[in-house]
Amino acid sequence: MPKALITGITGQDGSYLAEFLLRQGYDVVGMVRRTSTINFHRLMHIQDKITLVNGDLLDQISLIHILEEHRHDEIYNLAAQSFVQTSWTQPVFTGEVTALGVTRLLDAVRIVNPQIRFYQASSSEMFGKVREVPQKETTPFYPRSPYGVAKVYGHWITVNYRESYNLHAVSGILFNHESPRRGLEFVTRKITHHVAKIKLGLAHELRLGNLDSRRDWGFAGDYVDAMWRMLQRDDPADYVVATGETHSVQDFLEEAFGYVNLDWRDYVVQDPRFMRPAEVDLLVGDASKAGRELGWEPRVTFAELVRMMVDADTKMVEDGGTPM
Ligand code: NAP
Ligand code: F7E
Repeated sequence: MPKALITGITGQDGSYLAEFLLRQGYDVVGMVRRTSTINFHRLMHIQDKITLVNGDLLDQISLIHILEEHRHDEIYNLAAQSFVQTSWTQPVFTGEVTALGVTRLLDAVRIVNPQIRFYQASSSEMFGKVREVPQKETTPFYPRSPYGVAKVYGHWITVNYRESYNLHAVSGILFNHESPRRGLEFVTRKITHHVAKIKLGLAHELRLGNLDSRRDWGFAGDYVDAMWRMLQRDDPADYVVATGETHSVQDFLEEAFGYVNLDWRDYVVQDPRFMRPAEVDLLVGDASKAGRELGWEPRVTFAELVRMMVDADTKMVEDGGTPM
């Protein structure tokens, strides 16, 4: 039975990846950091099938101990301070976790067992002020946020450890991917959660920032499959994972409100608090290399994704449940 470590297992992608690896017959170990309250709500349905261990990307000793004790075949490094807006108010912390955290983990791999295959969660945010459209593996980076800068560091240190120490270390440059498990602060989930509350009479407005920015939005459940495929190849390489379609925040609003027969213009208020000091205006990825070499392609369309999220939030709000 292959054994995998997932850092960031309590997050959106971590929970989908854990489910995916369990289906593939893996022994799944998830690293969780110590918190005063338990935040395993995305994992509750599989908690008895996985092993959770304590560790933190800020503490390299904890990483070394975990790798020594569990002897993994594969590591998926999904842990990060992943919210772009927060990276302007906590730039140093973001750098410690999202940038230097990658080095701590890579170096633990080098020390404990250089045979471990390593996946780094790189991001389309690295393309920032885009140098070409669509963006592919060879497109130069121009990050526009402390988060994007930290991810560029994480990306290149992964390439560097592959080239310096011959590690099987790969970087997946994933474009935005969403789901009913997306954090409530990200724009897609913020919209679908408000749509559900407005429809049920529990909210009356939705305050947002820039409605013109465009993103290539896919479904998280599809994207974790691409992560796994990257580590199954004997020849480590980096891949863009994207749908190839781009939509504005306003398109998302139209689709989500329209689905429940409401007009978004009656509810949305633009609020400068949600504007960013520097914006990524347009992202759209070219995932043809992943299609060719990994046999990967997205399954869920933009409209299906929006509807899946609105349906899940409507059910959750109706049931008075805890957000995933
Ligand atoms: P997420 O929901 O924000 O999850 C982030 C995870 O990282 C959480 O489990 C969090 O733990 C953990 N974490 C944060 N700081 C940590 C630390 N110091 N030590 C250990 N764990 C820590 O993010 P996601 O959307 O699943 O994304 C997964 C990864 O892909 C991230 O690296 C993100 O930057 C990257 N990415 C995401 C997208 C996207 O569209 N979703 C696109 C490209 C790249 P707590 O639960 O304790 O906070
Ligand atoms: O913003 C605009 C905002 O926070 C998307 C992370 O997973 O994907 C994610 O980063 C767009 C931006 O995601 C609001 O200005 C308008 O243009 O949902 P977001 P993101 O910044 O693209 C990348 C690939 C990652 O790697 C990251 O980890 O929506 N926007 N009004 C807003 N955004 C938010 N959050 N809230 C608003 O009220």
